[in-house]
Parts: sequence; C-alpha cells; structure tokens
Amino acid sequence: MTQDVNPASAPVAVIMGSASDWATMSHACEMLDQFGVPYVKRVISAHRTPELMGEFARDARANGFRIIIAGAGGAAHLPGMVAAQTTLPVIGVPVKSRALSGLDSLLSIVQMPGGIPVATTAIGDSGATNAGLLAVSMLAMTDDALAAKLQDYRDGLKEKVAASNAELV
Ligand code: RP5
Repeated sequence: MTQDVNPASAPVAVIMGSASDWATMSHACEMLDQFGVPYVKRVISAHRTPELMGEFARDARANGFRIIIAGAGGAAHLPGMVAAQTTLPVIGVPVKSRALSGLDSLLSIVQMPGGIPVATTAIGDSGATNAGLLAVSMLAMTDDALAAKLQDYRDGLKEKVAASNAELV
C-alpha cells in the first residue's frame, strides 16, 4: 500500500462500502471531530474493490491505525472481511438499506462466526455515533485527557436529562 494511506498518523480509519453510506458514517466522524481524534475516511467496497479491501486491512496496523470503523449496507461483508484480515479491533456499523431498512445489514455484520469478532452497533445514525464514541473509549483506555473529555460528554448527557425534566414541570 502507498505511504500516504495514513498521512495524518490517524489512529482511526472510517471506511464505508459506498459514498451513499456517508450520510450515516458522517455521524461517526462528527464524534471523532468532537473529541479531537484524527481519522482517515475512505470508500472501500468488499464487493466492488475486494483487492483494495484486502490490501487496506492487511496493511492497516503497519499504516498506524489502531481501530477500524467499517459501515456497510445490504449484504454487508465489509466489516467481517476486514476483521478477517487484521487483528486490529473492527467496529461494524449496519447502514439502513433501502430494501430491508438495515435488518439485512445488521444480521450480516453481527452474526460473525466465533473467532473473528466485529463489534457491531445499532443500525443507522445512532450506530455510527456510537461507533465513534466506542473508538474514543478504546483510545481513552491509555489517554487520561481523552477519558476526561468522555466523562464531560457523559455529564452533558446527564444535564440534558435534568433540563428536560425541569421543562416538564
Ligand atoms: C453496500 O451497498 C454499501 O455499503 C451500500 O450501503 C450499499 C448500496 O451501495 P450503492 O448502490 O448506494 O453504491 O455495498
């Protein structure tokens, strides 16, 4: 793979099967942006570019990535096939499909046979948001400043609940 795959020395790669997945996967990137985590985003298709997918997955660790977030829809082989070719953690995001509303994506990503895990999120935008947050949590295991930011984020969620309750009375 060329040297510029990870020009920013980003710890996270956000990959997706099609440009049409971006509306969903942008939510993962928004979270990474919010926490200041550098990432690389790329369209890599398991079906249309299988060689590129293999090359990317096999070289991912050497290229400096620590976590891969992979989103796909329909017969969503991308997360599992990437996980099969790297020992980096892979977070799979089932993209909401046109035909089956993402149930097909969910089942094809989550039902990995024992041995090759894919940490699968919910279908769609929430799943992509949580994929970003999960990557942040993983990186925060060895980064106290990031862990503190994550705690602030959680505190903010708690405050929003308190504020919405105050509005009810
Ligand atoms: C999958 O097929 C992609 O992940 C996408 O969700 C789905 C449809 O792709 P397009 O036909 O929109 O390119 O490979």
